[in-house]
Amino acid sequence: MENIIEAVIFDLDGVITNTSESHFRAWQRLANEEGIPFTRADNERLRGVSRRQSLEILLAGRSISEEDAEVWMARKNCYYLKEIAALTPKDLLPGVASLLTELQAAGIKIAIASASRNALAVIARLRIKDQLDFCADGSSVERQKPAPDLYLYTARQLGVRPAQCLVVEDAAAGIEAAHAAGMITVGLGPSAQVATADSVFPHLDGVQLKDLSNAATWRVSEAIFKPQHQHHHETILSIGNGYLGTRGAFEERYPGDRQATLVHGIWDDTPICFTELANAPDWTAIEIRV
Ligand code: B16
Ligand code: MG
Repeated sequence: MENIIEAVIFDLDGVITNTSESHFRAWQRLANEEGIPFTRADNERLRGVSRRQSLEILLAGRSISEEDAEVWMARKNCYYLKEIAALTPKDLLPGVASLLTELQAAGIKIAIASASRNALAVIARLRIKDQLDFCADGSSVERQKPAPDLYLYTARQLGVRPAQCLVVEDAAAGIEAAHAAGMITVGLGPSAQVATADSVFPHLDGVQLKDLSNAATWRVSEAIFKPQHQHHHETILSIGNGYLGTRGAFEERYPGDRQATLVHGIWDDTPICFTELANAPDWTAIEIRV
């Protein structure tokens, strides 16, 4: 059973600092120049998604050449870099500095996993690099959020199992990515945006390690399948509701497994040295075909 968080992985934009506003202004400038309507509400859909995908959302079905797409993205990035040039440690969102200090003191690893290719520049300006054990950015992996790759890559670099990583995110794509990676999730912001997170807070102001830990209810997991331990894991991975229980054997079966479904209070009456629950029919073998 695990309930221990060994690492906290923060998204950057919208979690550590409010660069989402700078992304918005940079995209909006490009959109204005190109005569494309782009509102603050549209910008919400850009949270946590890559630069390329952001451009596609902005284009909303309009088609431009690949060459123009590259030029447009470079222009937007140029506007964005101007925006972030003035960032200082004062731009850390409320609650971030004290939470980083608390996590560090508790010996919990800290990482940032951002879809932004500018993440390292932002981190340098915020002067938090020394508090981080690792930072993954938009060039660390090929497939961006909502694919789990960036978070899995970060966990590998930290040397922590995904189930013991807690991710703090402000975007639906990021929560989806972290869940797909098998991590515990804390969502920030309007709950509709991050509703699927294990816990949701409006912001990090006042949030402490104990509050993050509440998101990590216990879970039972088997990291590596070892045939010699299969009976033990079948037992601890049993599911039941107090009346009917099924051992956690593989549905597709495995040599030597001990599949069993047992019903509370229904006993074998075979005279053996101790009374046993009777084996009920194996429902896991049922196949439903449409
Ligand atoms: P860049 P995060 C994301 O950062 C932003 O939320 C998203 O709006 C942006 O398009 C993306 O980074 C790529 O950023 O153009 O700088 O490479 O939330 O994952 O920290
Ligand atoms: Mg974000």
